[in-house]
Amino acid sequence: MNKKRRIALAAGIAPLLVVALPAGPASAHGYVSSPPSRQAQCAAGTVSCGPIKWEPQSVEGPKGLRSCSGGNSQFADLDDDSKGWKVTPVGSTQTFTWRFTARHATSNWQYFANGTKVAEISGGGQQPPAEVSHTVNFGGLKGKQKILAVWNIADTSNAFYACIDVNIG
Ligand SMILES: [Cu+2]
Repeated sequence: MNKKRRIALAAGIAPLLVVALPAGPASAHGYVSSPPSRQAQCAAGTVSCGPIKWEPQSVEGPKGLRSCSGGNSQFADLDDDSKGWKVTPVGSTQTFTWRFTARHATSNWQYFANGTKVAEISGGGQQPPAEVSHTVNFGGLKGKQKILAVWNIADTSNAFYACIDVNIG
């Protein structure tokens, strides 16, 4: 192969390599869409919020946190219990749906009711589909509860957080 031809080939391949690279900064991840989580309510304009309204899927923080904001000060709105979050009436069990904009391999999903773990579902280290639903049994809990849903990523030290305000009837 002569030199000219080799250069032409390299030039032809380069754009393909760019396209094949994984999506750039991890700016897209996931959140609980139903019942509407606090960040979903921000995104929908149900409650007026700061920058979380533009990226409800981005509440990412180290694993093991128990806050609605995942420790992100720019999303502190989510930790404010007095913002008038819409409370969803539920029964003794309720299905929660996650919407993923980046389908990270999953260690597990956990659900906490006012700090007590009520459910844990394994993700088997696999990539989830674009939407995943879990039916959570609240046991004997009644009344207003702040549910913290956690998505623990398998291949990083991070997790995603979403709080959902419910009233268990
Ligand atoms: Cu992500």
